[in-house]
Amino acid sequence: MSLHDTIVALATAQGVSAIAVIRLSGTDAISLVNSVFRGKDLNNQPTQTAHFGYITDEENVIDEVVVTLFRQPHSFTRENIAEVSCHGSPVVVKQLIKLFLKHGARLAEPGEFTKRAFLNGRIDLAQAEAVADIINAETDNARQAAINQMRGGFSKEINHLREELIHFASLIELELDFGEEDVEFAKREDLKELILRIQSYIRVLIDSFDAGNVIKNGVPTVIAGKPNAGKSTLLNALLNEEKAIVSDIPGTTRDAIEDEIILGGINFRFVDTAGLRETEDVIEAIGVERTRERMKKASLIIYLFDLSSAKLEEIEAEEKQLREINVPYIKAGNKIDKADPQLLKNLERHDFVFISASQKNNLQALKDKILSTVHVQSVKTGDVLVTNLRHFQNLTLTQESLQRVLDGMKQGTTGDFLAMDIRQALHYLGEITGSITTEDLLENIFSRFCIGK
Ligand SMILES: Nc1nc2c(ncn2[C@@H]2O[C@H](COP(=O)(O)OP(=O)(O)OP(=O)(O)O)[C@@H](O)[C@H]2O)c(=O)[nH]1
Ligand SMILES: [Mg+2]
Repeated sequence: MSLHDTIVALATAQGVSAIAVIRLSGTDAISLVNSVFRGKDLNNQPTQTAHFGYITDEENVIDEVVVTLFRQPHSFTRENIAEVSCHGSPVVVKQLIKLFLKHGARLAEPGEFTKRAFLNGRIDLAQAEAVADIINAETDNARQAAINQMRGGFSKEINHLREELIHFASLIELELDFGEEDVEFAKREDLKELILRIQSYIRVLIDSFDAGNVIKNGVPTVIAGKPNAGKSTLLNALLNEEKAIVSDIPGTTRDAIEDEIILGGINFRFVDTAGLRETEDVIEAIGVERTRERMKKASLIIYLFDLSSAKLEEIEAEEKQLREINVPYIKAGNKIDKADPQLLKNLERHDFVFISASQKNNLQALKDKILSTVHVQSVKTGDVLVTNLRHFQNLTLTQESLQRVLDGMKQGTTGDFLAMDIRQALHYLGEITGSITTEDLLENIFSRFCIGK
């Protein structure tokens, strides 16, 4: 794969549409399109201009198009780019791409346009990843977090701190060159001050990941409880759809049934599960085992109690088991329409949300409780938030390396060991923005993009 090839791909979605856009990037992108374009001579047109004409294969007119030109470096990839807007027919698109391939272009790899934008220095790695996040955003909050990162996010600050740290690393390494002599170019007090400053900045970023992760990936939420508690009824009520089978026979649900809803700008994946009980039924037992697994992996559990039949002691025993799973949970008392008044009184101080799933009663209170348990604020322009697991991991590793430098200084460790830990920290920080990359890292990131981006 050469960086000098002219690459081509459909930039818009597959299928029939009003318009489709085919994008070409590379030194020869504009002259290549020009060689099959009937209209103005594109080679003589300025950047950021659009031109109407026809694309022809010899005498054969394929389609009427508008070609938009972006001359290097004024383009997304910083290379010459030609965007051909044609009619949104899969047949037209196929013929045009075939023609461009015949004239010397090659098909782009997934994410190759963005990869070139990164390699040509237009954006850093964290910004390139944000491009994919914008495309894949499922909620407005996720979109806002991604656009903030794409517009610079924490990249600038991280690069700045990294440069200050590089300065210290070189001073300490210079000391090592003096071997036996007792010189100290890197003032330890200043180094300590810098590290503390970096650590406090990184701490804020690391702490933002809980919210960032929720915003980007949503919240897997398991609905659990005993058979017949009304779990499937609740799932259906939340989804406004008869998705799961509801019946008065305990043990109706066996396989987990799931779907997504957006609440308060956050994507929740609700999972209805098999009711928890000891059972002789082999299939149901497998279902129950799966419920337990799902509960452990959930970010939130909505635990349903059947107020028409449960006793206070049972409820307390169930909550004890629930607490042991160590996943945040909400206690919902269902069938409020048939609840025993005495039981309700006893549960008053137990922090329950009382609902009727079948009558869709008080579901808003449950939704409010869900949102307050997850407590994520909506994202605004300029908020800096870590949403990417890779960034989170590297920030954590950076933090640990810096801590080793601090501990080392306290214990009077020699300069060579300090320098090693500083270099480690620099490495992890550099990988976030892409000042340091490996082919594997890039492959891993860009292969997840769609073709044409
Ligand atoms: N009175 C009353 N009945 C309800 C309510 N919610 C659910 N039910 C009834 O309770 C019975 C069990 O409901 P399901 O939703 O199938 O219960 P489940 O928890 O999914 O049960 P399993 O799948 O067997 O674990 C059904 O007959 C529902 O109509 C409610 O709020 N009030
Ligand atoms: Mg069910």
